[in-house]
Amino acid sequence: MNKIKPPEFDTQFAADIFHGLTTYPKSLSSKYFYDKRGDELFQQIMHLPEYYLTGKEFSILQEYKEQIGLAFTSDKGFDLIELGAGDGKKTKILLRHFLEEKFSFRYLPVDISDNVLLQLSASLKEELPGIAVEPQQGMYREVLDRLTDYKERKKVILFLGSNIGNLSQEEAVSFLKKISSSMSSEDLFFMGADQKKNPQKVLDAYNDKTGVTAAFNKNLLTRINRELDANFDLDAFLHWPVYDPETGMAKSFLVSKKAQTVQINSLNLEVEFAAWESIHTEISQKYDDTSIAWLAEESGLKMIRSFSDSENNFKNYIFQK
Ligand code: AVI
Repeated sequence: MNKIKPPEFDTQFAADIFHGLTTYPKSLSSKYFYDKRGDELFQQIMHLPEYYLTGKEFSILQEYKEQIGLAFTSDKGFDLIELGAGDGKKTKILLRHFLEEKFSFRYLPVDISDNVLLQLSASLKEELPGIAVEPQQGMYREVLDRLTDYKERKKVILFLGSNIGNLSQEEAVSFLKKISSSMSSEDLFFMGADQKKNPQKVLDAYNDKTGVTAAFNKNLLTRINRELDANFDLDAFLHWPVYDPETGMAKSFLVSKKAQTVQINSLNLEVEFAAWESIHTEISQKYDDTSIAWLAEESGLKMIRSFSDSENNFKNYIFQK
């Protein structure tokens, strides 16, 4: 029997792009949106009038910081561990309040990027001196393993910004199980989740008038062109978000406007597209209390409190093990 040798790849990115574009239907992981340009575009998205998520979560943290602080604080103090800290803009609302209240706590921002952590530490030193910051570089799972041994103080794990929405149901359960396994009974998990709402509002958030979200989606093709020596023509693809109000799933696609062949030289690959064939690039799941309760139950967590904005567009949940 002839065995076909599977291709070998230099990076996980190369392997994932190869598999995503050689299976049917085609798909690419949204985790690859975030190169330098992708980070910049996402910063712009967070300021778009259509992208309500950031502003709504900001207002929840501002309005409920006292109650959130009372839930977090404990006699022996606490460790505040933030997964995917970014520029910490929203978290600073809580940090400032905790500092003013003289809570005993350490802030442990977790990020894959050393650069992000350096910038965040520098800005905290300037804006909120007096906070004990212990940056943790690495993948979430690896850092959670490392921090499971931090048992002297209560742990509060933060996961803001509806990042949970970018995971499939299966991935979300696996991720939350990991969180739960790193917690003890007094620890807390605080998570943001975008809510089901008027479908038009969701669609607008992923299809802004100025085209920043389209550029964000297509930046994935630019990244493949640059890193894998490919020749995607960005104008030959449409940015196409859809929203299913029944499941709460927003999905983004890139749709080929014509039959075309794309060369990806580093992968030694020619990718054929039929006219109007799609590449699925992102899930942005919208939740409600029922689906959150289901997710928690599947993952061994209990939802003990929630905070929402006045229109229930966004919610922040507190979970215990
Ligand atoms: C990072 N994440 C929560 C964003 C979202 O809403 O799914 C990413 C994004 N995609 C398009 N616009 C923003």
